[in-house]
Amino acid sequence: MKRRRFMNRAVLGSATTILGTDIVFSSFMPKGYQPLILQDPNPFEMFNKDKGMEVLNDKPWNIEAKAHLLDDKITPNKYMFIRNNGLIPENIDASSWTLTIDGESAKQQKTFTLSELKSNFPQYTYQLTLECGGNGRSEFDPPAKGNQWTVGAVSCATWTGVRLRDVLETVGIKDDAIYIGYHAADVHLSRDPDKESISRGAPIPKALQNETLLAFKMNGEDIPIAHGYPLRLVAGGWPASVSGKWVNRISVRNKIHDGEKMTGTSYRVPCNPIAPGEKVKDEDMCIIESMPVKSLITYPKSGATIKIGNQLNIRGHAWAGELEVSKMEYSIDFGTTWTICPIEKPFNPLAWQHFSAAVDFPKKGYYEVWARATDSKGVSQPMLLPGWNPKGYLNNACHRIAIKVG
Ligand SMILES: Nc1nc2c(c(=O)[nH]1)N[C@H]1C(S)=C(S)[C@@H](COP(=O)(O)O)O[C@H]1N2
Ligand SMILES: [Mo]
Repeated sequence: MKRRRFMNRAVLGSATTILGTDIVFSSFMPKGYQPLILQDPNPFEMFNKDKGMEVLNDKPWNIEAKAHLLDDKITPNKYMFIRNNGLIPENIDASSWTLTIDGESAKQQKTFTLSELKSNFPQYTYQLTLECGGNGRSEFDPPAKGNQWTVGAVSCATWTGVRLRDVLETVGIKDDAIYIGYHAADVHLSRDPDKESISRGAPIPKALQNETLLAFKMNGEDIPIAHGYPLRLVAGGWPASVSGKWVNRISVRNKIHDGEKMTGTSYRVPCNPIAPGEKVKDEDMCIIESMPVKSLITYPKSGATIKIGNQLNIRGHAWAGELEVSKMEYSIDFGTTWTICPIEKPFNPLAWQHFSAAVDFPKKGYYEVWARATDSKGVSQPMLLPGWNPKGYLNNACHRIAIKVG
């Protein structure tokens, strides 16, 4: 990775924010000069991430977890993936941050300060699963362009905030409202102030769901800068791209929101299955809504060894978008036979669920443990790959770990 390439003012600005101190005399620096301290930014230090995390891209920052790092029931910041489409906003000042509700289907335009949001509305805390629509993209063939996420673009943290529904109801929404769209403070990669890096949204019923929050805390603390400080939309169970970070405006729309990354192949998949590599007409593409059923074995780490005669304890999480996971199974014979194992109820709707099992192996040798979840509508994860789509979304194939029994 060539670190020097992305040393520019954006990194300077956000690093200043992160360091919490100013560069005295910065106005005297020669144009384009890189202060020494910023010549080799360390993303792990900058974002407080564990060194085991994988940096997929540095401009913009995209960092993923590994399955075994996601073992906690509630994901701590150090293991939470970062997915940025643009540059993290510079010099964020929470005390002057505002959120404006507008749009053709809002009864009025209204602006709230952060402290008004906090004091005018009841606060709620939920554990919410956020998975990038492109998680698992690296397995598709023909390959799909974009960050080559393996399995680690998923998290379930605790989010505290006010309900978007309470805020929208105070402003008033017209009868013809069908969608909301968010706008945020991050900077387009081109630095063109008129361009947005992402501006997505959700249909009104999702916006009005109890668990859809305008959040200002993550795991009980201020949201880390990379995850949307000081205010973020959180809509669990849907592609995490719906959960706008650094949100400063929400528009109530009388049509499907037409912001950046709402059209074409962005976060859309063929409405009906297609052959790998096949071209799809624009009108045959559908916006991804609830994410599909999926699971992850978070313990042990793939490659673990065990002595013959010992049971292997495995555990992990399973989630199913808007639905619950109702059955969890594992296989040690490449999916020929499956054994049911216990799955806990979610802590609250849209939170991932935990499973565990004690696995027996018949003799010495190489095995794979495969995990398969089934949702409350009876739909199970595919064993290897689901349907191909142009951008490589929604890979919810069974997670697999290698085990050597000696
Ligand atoms: N403003 C803004 N919000 C955003 C994004 C972004 O680039 N800018 N990325 C989205 C995408 S694609 C994902 S997967 C999630 C990632 O959230 P995280 O970085 O907190 O894990 O944020 C979403 N919200
Ligand atoms: Mo994403």
